[in-house]
Amino acid sequence: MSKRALITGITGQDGMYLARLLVSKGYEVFGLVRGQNNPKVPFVRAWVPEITLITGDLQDQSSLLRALDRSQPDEVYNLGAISFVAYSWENAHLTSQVTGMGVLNLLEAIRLHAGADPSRVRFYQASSSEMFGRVQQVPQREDTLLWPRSPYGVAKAFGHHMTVNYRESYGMHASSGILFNHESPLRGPEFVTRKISTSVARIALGLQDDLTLGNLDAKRDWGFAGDSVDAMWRMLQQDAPDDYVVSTNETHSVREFLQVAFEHVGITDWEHHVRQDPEFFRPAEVDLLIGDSSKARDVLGWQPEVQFADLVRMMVDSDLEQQRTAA
Ligand code: NDP
Ligand code: GDR
Repeated sequence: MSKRALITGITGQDGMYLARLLVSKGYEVFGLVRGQNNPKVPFVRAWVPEITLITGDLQDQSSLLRALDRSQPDEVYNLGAISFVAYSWENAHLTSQVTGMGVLNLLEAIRLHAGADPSRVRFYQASSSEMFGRVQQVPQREDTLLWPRSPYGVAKAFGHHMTVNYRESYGMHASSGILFNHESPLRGPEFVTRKISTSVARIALGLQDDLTLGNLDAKRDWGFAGDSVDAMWRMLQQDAPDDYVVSTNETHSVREFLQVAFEHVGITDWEHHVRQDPEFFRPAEVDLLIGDSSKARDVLGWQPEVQFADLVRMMVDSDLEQQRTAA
C-alpha cells in the first residue's frame, strides 16, 4: 500500500516542491489549505494535480484533527508558517500564534489522533537557521546556542523545542530540520533573492530602471529548495527521529547575489541600478549564517546538488521567461 502524507503550508515554496517529490515516490499526498477561497489553489493544483486539498488552519486545532482524520497520514510535514522575518516585527503576536503555537497545536492533534502509539505518525518540523540569530559560533550546527533576533526566530525556537519535547515526553517520531535559506523560482516575491531576480530580469528587458533594497552586507547560506525537501523526506525515513542542520556550508552576501544576477544578464555596472532605503533594514539583523550539515550528510546520505551561482542563474532565467510572457 502506498504511504500517505499530510503537508501544511502546501501553497508555499517548499510545500509545492515536497508535494511533487512525494508524489514521484508513490505517496498519496494531502495538503492543508487555509482560507475559504485561497487564490493559490489553482496554481497548486496545476503544479501537482495528484494532490488532495483539505481546508484547515494551524490556529484552529479542531481543523487539524479533522485533517488528520481525513488523511490518515503516515507522515506529517509541518511547513505552514508566517515565514517572512520582516513582517514578524509588525505582526509579532500573529507570528507567535501561527509559527510558534501552531506547532504545538499540530503536535497535540497528532498525539490525540494517534492514540496508544504516538510514534506511528511521523512528524517533520520546519525549523530555521533564523533561530541562531546573533552570531556566536561559525559554522552553525545542531548544538549551537539559539539567540533569535526576530519575533519569527523566537516563534521558530518555540516550535523547535516543543518538537524535541514531544519526542522526549511521548516517544513521538518527531524530527526537526534546521534549514538554512533555500530558494527557487517559486520563492515568494517578498524575499530578497526573488526580489533581486525579478528586478534584474525586468531591468534587462527595459521594464524598470532600478531596485531598492536594505542591508547588502548580510550573509546567508543559500541553497536550492528542491534539494532541501529531499532532506526533509530522508529525515522521516530514519528509524529514530532526530534534529538535522540542512545547509550548503557556503555563505554569500546579498551584494554577491546581486553581482551574479546582474552579470548573468550582461550588466556589469550593477551598482548604478541598486538603491538602499531604511525601510528595508531590520530592527535587529542576522549578520552571518553558514551551516555545518555534516550530520545530515553522514546519517541521511544527503547533499545539495545545486550550487550558489547556478541557483541565482536559475532564478533569473525563470523570471526572464515570466516577464517576457507577461509583457
Ligand atoms: P512560504 O512562506 O512560501 O509558505 C508558507 C506556507 O504557510 C504557505 O502555504 C502559507 O499559506 C502557510 N500558512 C501561513 N499561515 C498559515 C496558517 N495560519 N495555517 C496554515 N498554514 C499557514 O514558506 P517556505 O515554503 O519558504 O517555507 C516552508 C517552511 O519552512 C516555513 O515554516 C518556513 O518558516 C520554514 N523555513 C523556510 C526556509 C526557507 O529558506 N524557505 C528556511 C528555514 C525554514 P498561504 O499561502 O495561505 O499564506
Ligand atoms: P531571511 O530572508 O530573513 O533570511 O529569512 P530574506 O530573503 O527576507 O532576507 C535575507 C537578507 O536580505 C536582507 N535584505 C532584504 N531582505 C528582503 N526581504 N528585502 C529587501 O529588500 C532586503 N534588502 C536586504 C535582509 O535584511 C536579510 O539579511 C528567510 C525566510 O525564508 C525564513 O522563513 C527562513 O526561516 C530563513 O530564510 C532561514
